Amino acid sequence: MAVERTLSIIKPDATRRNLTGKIIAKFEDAGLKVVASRRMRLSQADAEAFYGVHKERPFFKDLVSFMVSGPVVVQVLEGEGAIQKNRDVMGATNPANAAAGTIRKEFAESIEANSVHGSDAPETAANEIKFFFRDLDIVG
Ligand code: IDP
Ligand code: MG
Repeated sequence: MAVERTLSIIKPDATRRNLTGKIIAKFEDAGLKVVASRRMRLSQADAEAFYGVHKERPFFKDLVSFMVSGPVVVQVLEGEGAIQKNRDVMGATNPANAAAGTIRKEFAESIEANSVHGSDAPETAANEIKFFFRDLDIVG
């Protein structure tokens, strides 16, 4: 399988509870490497643009409010099959459906405050990485 890069975000519910290290350890234990990282506060415009694909969904407004409610950690993860591997380590969107040992099963508070974001396909991964990082910021 090819080495890929994917975009990961540690969401405000997790930074608020000081869980960034525990979450990053899950990625590293799965063989994913953090090759870029920044702690930041998303603006309203950033969050609306990033989640633009969901703008017609009923939860969009709440999701944007949640994503700007505290700091996030945006990061690029690299590894064999990184896009799917990250999704596997994250677990299902709704923590009630997430498998044992996944980040969302262990840490998520709700379907909305579910601790992590991960790109879902090669094209979205490329676009989401570009949204936050310049090539120079990514060091494999
Ligand atoms: P994903 O993060 O597992 O890819 P998406 O369907 O892309 O899930 O949804 C993006 C984010 O929107 C979720 O991670 C979650 O924070 C939020 N979300 C998704 N579905 C719901 C919902 O039914 N109610 C509230 N928030 C939701
Ligand atoms: Mg998604």
